[in-house]
Amino acid sequence: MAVKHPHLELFYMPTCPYCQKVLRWMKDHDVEDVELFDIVSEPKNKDRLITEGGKHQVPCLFIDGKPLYESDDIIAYLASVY
Ligand SMILES: N[C@@H](CCC(=O)N[C@@H](CS)C(=O)NCC(=O)O)C(=O)O
Repeated sequence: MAVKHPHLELFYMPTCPYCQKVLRWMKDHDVEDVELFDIVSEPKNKDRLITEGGKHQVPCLFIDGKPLYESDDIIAYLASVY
């Protein structure tokens, strides 16, 4: 039976150094199947982050809709699955 991978969505701000750290890690590890949501260019992304994540902080990785904040925790999670 095929393994179902979690749906991953990263909410970020282009100028945020913590976001850049996560994005750099993803680039270095050829992680391409994470959907990216810029909360600056798209206000509806920011609304969704606050509504579903619970706070206005980036980076935030939604794992099958469940929010994970903190860049180090996000990288540790990604490192465990990639
Ligand atoms: N410890 C956090 C720090 C994240 C952080 O401070 N992000 C800033 C942007 S660089 C933020 O979202 N601040 C809240 C705000 O802008 O309202 C991490 O490593 O992810």
